[in-house]
Amino acid sequence: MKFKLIYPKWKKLAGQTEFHLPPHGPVVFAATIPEDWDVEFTDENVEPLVFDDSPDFVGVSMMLTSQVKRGWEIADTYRRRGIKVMFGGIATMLHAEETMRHADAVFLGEAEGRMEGVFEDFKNNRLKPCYDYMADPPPVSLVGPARRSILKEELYYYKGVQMVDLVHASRGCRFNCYPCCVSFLGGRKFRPRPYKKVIEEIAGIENNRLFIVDNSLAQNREWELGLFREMIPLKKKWCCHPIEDDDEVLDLAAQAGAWYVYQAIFDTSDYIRKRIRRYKDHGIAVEGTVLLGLDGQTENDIRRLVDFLLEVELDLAEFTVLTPFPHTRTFDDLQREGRILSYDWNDYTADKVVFRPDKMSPEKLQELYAYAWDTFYQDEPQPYKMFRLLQKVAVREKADGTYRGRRRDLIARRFGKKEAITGDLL
Ligand code: B12
Ligand code: SF4
Repeated sequence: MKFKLIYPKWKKLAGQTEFHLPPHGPVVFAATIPEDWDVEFTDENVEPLVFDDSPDFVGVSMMLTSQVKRGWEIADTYRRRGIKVMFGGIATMLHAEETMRHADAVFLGEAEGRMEGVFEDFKNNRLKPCYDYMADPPPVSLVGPARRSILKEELYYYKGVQMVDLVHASRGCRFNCYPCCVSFLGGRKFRPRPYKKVIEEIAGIENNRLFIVDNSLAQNREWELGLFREMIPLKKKWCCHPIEDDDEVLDLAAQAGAWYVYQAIFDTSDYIRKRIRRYKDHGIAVEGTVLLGLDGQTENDIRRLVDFLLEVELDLAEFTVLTPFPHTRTFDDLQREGRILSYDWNDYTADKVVFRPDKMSPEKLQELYAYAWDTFYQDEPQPYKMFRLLQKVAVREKADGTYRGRRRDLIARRFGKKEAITGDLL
């Protein structure tokens, strides 16, 4: 029987160079589908979705709030034709009730160890409207290697350079940051996967460049040290969310192939300045994730923050505006204070102001969002900074013999013969 798994399209940030990473939730989920099912996958971000087929069962995987309306539309189309649709993924958990109106089943929680039962229910025509396992996550040791074979690899290249492959070494997060919904999803519990399983999975990935998508690696010093020690022989190069600010950890991370980190930058303090410096001292580059519009932040604060980012020589910056995603403390506060201006989830792209900021008008914050992107990338445009980051990794790969170069056939196909191919990244 055929299961069609769909990852709905979502809008990328205004201001950001468009590139597409392979989705992670769907491939991890796909590994849990019983073996007697054929799985066909469409990532609508990189290829058109064809509706005139007849799968036996459709699955829609949603990660972001900005995907849900498109996900519902897709489900409605299949259901009108009598084909059953099941939803899962992070945004399904965040928008469960609304999603149930468009679904034959919604699955809430982690899929490992649960899918035999759900697919059996489908076969016996007794699918439940809601499978809620959020309070009862499976043992993390059950998480196996993601089923990356469902991806069409050639769709995930940027100018002939293969995008990173995604992998995770743990689930959950012990923190509870103000704009984040992870504590709702995972109950503030950090759950590391056994090293052996992580290392086996990473070793089996052909791509040398990875994105370790764990929420934050800075959860447990001993665990981090152990993970990096095990990773050193694999010679992979990777980016990740924050790493512990500790000399031994940063040193081992660098040896294990840490290439750059996504580090939240919220002010111009010495603490942040030092945090960035210390990554760089260990040869790890930094992409700042910069949230604009927090309460108390003024127009001047934002202008000063952008100057600061240039001064500390961030390698890349990604600006977003505070967005009251459901099941966050931000949502609760702004909702209570009557400051949410739109409940249209298509507006929740993190680049549109959908709330009334504390110290300025929504229009001013929107203007400052554009100012931040434009000013940060004024002298060195984004593609140039991205190229420099790629050069950094290429130098290290050449040194340890793992460098693979660009796919010229894909460049030629995309740009035609006119594109001058002026050598490689080095
Ligand atoms: C990796 C990640 C990204 C990557 C995604 C890369 C990719 N191609 O997948 C990148 C860096 C691109 C990204 C970007 C953003 N992200 Co993000 N991201 C995450 C992160 C850290 C991990 C997601 C993940 O892969 N988890 C691991 C997988 C295995 O888990 P999973 O998806 O839940 O899948 C399991 C189950 O859900 C289930 N399942 C999955 N699909 C299906 C389908 C079916 C049918 C079934 C039955 C089951 C099922 O099976 C899986 C195995 O158990 C989460 C935080 C988190 N922990 O969830 C935030 C998170 C999803 N991101 C978030 C945000 C805010 C963003 C941004 C908007 C802003 C930002 N800068 O962070 C941007 C997007 C900006 C834009 N518009 O361009 C928010 C979501 C907010 C929201 N409600 O929309 C989250 C929750 C973090 C947070 N701060 O709250 N992100
Ligand atoms: S923002 Fe990152 S560190 Fe903070 S709670 Fe969310 S996942 Fe954890």
